Amino acid sequence: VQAVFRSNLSHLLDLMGSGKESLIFMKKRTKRLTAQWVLAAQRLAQKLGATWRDQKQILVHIGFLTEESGDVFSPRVLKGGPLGEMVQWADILAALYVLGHGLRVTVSLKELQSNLGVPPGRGSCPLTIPLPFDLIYTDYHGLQQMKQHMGLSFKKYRCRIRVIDTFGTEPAYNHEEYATLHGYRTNWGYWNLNPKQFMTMFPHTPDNSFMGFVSEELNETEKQLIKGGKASNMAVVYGKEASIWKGKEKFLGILNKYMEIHGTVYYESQRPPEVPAFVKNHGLLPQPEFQQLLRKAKLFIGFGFPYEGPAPLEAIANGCIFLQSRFSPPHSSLNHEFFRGKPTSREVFSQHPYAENFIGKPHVWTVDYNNSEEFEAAIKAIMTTQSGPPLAHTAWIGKRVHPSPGPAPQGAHAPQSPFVLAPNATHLEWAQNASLTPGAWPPVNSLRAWLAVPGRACTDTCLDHGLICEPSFFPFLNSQDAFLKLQVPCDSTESEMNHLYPAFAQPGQECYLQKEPLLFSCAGSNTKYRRLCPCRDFRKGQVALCQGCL
Ligand code: U2F
Repeated sequence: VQAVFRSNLSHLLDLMGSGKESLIFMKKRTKRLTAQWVLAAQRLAQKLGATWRDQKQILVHIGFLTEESGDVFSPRVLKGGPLGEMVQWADILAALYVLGHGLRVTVSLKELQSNLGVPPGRGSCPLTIPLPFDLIYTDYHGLQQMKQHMGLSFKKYRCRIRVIDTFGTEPAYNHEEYATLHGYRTNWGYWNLNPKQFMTMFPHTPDNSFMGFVSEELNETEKQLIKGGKASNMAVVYGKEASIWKGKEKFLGILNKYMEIHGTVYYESQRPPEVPAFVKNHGLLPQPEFQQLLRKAKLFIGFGFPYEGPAPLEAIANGCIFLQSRFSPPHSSLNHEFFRGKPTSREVFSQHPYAENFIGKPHVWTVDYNNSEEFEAAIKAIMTTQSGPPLAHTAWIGKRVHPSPGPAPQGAHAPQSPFVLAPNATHLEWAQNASLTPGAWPPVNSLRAWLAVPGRACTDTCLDHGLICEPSFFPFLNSQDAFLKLQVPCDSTESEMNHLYPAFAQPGQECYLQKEPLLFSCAGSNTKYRRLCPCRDFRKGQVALCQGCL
């Protein structure tokens, strides 16, 4: 069946169910963005003309919202709890829906079972049932539930699963045997999936797929209006939960010398003690009102938490400058409670590394808050900096489609996911094809191999050269020949399971090749090794596409 673009989202709203605050939040968002989604679909339809697109049957099982996994999120939606995940799921659903795919949405184990065709009570029976879906989008909680209730089918069909995984899963943590042997086992599991099946909120490592979310952008008229209407001395603090404000009196005091400070901190009846009296606290706002507030403000200021949420991108899109703290030493699963047990070795150098690295000045300022003078100087400088929303389609906003470029929702920022509006396939197939068939895409002539310095990961090595690590190219570098071409003198060559291979170890002039394709990894480093890294160029604001790719 051919997939037909949809322009009416009301059926999707029905599919999303009701009752939970989380679902209500998501539905409001979808409703509000309807016009943009429809426009995006129209544009893509125009661009594609008569190109055939298969309609996929897709199950979206949002595990973290099920009672069976505790659903700690829903009761906190109106109390300042995390909303980033819901923003992303709402956008995933909308994208799949406007693309014309057959959708089912489940937020309970019971619904999951009935959609999978598992008879109740036969949950753990190792049956193989034919799976009525081409693809299943879920999260770590949902994965666990499917494993428990699908019996042998789980193994058989696991290549159809896509895991929405905010912070990412690096290959070393994903490979069961390797993780077990080398201390990379975490509570989140070692699922032996293709690392591309994990889809992240931001591009943490190219080993995973960069799913992104939509951040609304303004049209030209709105931009002009906003520029004129900004109060140069108005700041909004990032953090809807009072605990985020704890211990920040010093910074707030300094900031208060220059700016009128606004907050959107949830409170019950009284001002939370963490929020000083000089702050204008609006309480937690509905999303559109929060964005209206950002339109008036000059500065959006972060105090270190939450990590990597959508709000800073919204602030920037609404013409704010985002000021955030640099983390030194960086936060990681080794030294910070929040990241402990997460399947990643990533070091986080600021509250929002994506904003820092992919947007940067003049929109993003990352400074050392331990140094009060630096902090104060930044505020003063920001007050006199001409800001305003970035120009349309700047470096950080991309239209992301493969293989031919198509529109993201008009004025929307789906951070560089090449996938969601993919014309011929759902983005996941694209990701899988790209990683399973080396050379299929991106074209191998965009490969630029680099030998990393000792202790440097391929993610960073490629970025050091203005390139991006492309894991699908690893097979091309995994040979003695590749080392030779790079003029690396191998005294001996061995093939082993190690997520840092292919690599070169200096003292013995030894070259190591990767034995297990699932362990090819852009992430990871060890001072013992100089890694052989597959990099490629990319379009500015379009990390997923190489320069000559289209
Ligand atoms: C992140 O989750 P958060 O929900 O804390 O992320 P935020 O960046 O604060 O913003 C989420 C949305 O909340 C909205 C705002 C954003 O789209 O428009 N909002 C609102 O509706 N009303 C308000 O008064 C203020 C904001 C991240 F996304 C998660 O993945 C992480 O788990 C979490 C912890 O690091 O941080």
